Amino acid sequence: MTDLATLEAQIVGAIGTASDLASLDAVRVSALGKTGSISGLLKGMGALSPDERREQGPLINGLRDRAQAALATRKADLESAALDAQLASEHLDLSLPAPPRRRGGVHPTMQVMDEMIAIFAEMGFAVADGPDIEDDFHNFTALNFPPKHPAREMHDTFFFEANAAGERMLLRTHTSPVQIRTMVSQKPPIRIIAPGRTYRKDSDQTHTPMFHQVEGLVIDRDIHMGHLKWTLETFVGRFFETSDVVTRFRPHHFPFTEPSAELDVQCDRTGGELKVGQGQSWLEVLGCGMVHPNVIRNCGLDPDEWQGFAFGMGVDRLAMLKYGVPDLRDMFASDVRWLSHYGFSAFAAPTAAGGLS
Ligand code: 2U9
Repeated sequence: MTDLATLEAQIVGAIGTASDLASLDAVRVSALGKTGSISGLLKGMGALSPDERREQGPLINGLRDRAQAALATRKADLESAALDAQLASEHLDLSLPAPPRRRGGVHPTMQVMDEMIAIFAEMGFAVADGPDIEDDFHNFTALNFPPKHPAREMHDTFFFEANAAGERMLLRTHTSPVQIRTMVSQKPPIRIIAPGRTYRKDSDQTHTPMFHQVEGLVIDRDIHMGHLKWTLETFVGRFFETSDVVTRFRPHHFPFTEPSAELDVQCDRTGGELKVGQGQSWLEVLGCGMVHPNVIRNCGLDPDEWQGFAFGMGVDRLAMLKYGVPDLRDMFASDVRWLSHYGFSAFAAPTAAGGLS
């Protein structure tokens, strides 16, 4: 009896002083494990006489039950204390700044568009804007596209369903409708650029159904090819940040300009890197021309009084060339890892005075 009381005092004492779950489990094993002290007493009951068993049985079972209860209570206390300690150590300070994440940035297309705007703004061009959804007149007819011109075909242009009057709206195939709207609504002189999204049913290695253009238009009295040449050569030199850029104008055809040309710059493409202002290759940069008299007339102006020149360029392609982006598909993949590599700081907007890139 005294032995049982001593053993119980020992076990309860050990349970009370167990400071963590591991040492508490060691107490449990030493008392109730296979070779534990209480288990030993229970096993020894087989060797007792029936009278002794009747007397000792309830005492040993009582000891086992109290030991089990004390172990469970202590286990719950230790677990609760461990949880409290964990909660105290794992606090989250919501006032701390957010951890650094993968940084986004200004997309090369938007960077180059801003560079173009900065260059032309410094030359006195205003930025004009217009709708992405256009009508046939502003996108084609006013621009002197003949009725059967291939660009008007369903397979080149995204048309909407025809309305009750049988007119089909469309996604503009160039930003030229912006210049038409400006010529119709403003009196010359006009000196504008029209940056924006354009859409064509084109999808391959070098074309996407949506792309970006910057177009420009100058309308004034006595405007001639010399104005066009100076403006565009000055632009190209500033855009490629070189003073000795060599250009050539190749004859071309557009319905809206006459004469029309494409402007190339001399460049070196050896080693996969583009260097403008040296080398033996030519890089096509933009299209241009003198505004066709029909276009001037279609906007309600007299072509004998008002002349002008216009130009247009693809921004995404020039961004890839200028900043060495190899694959067009990446330009539109919305991959923030790509953007953190090719993107530009939003805090370093290009300016003519402060530098472009
Ligand atoms: C008006 C009159 C004339 C805009 C022009 C181009 C030449 C041209 C292409 C360059 C590559 C489009 O992105 S691209 O595929 N554009 O070559 N655009 S002249 O001429 C106009 C515009 C509006 C009223």
